[in-house]
Amino acid sequence: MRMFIKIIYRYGICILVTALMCCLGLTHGIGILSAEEKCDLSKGACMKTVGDSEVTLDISPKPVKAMESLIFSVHVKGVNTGDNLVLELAMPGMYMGDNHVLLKKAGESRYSGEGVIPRCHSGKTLWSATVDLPGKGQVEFPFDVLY
Ligand SMILES: [Cu+2]
Repeated sequence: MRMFIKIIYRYGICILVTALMCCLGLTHGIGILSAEEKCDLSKGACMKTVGDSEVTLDISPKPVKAMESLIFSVHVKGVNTGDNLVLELAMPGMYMGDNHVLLKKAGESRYSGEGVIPRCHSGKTLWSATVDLPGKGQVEFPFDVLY
């Protein structure tokens, strides 16, 4: 009987630890992101806030496909930015090589540039576009890509 209790105790702890680690992984966004964080860039533009400024990202043509020339358009509201911005394309938790898209000023608070998203051999479709706002920080847009 004592042996039985010991086993239950051990497995109970094990399950608890696994569940806890799962929860931590979820809240820290390791590989998994909640729906409200993710952008549906194949449907429309996505807006995020950094402090008191609003950053909107749009990618065309739609749906967003890998291995295709894409136009990345960024609109920045509430912050003074320079002539260029840099957008970084990456996969969460996976190194896919450095992929920076130079966004050139295309009007008042508007920037645009051309880039390509490579195909991921893992089959995972979650990518992120991170825009660097000098002096303000970075804003990340997670989105799905079609292969
Ligand atoms: Cu990948």
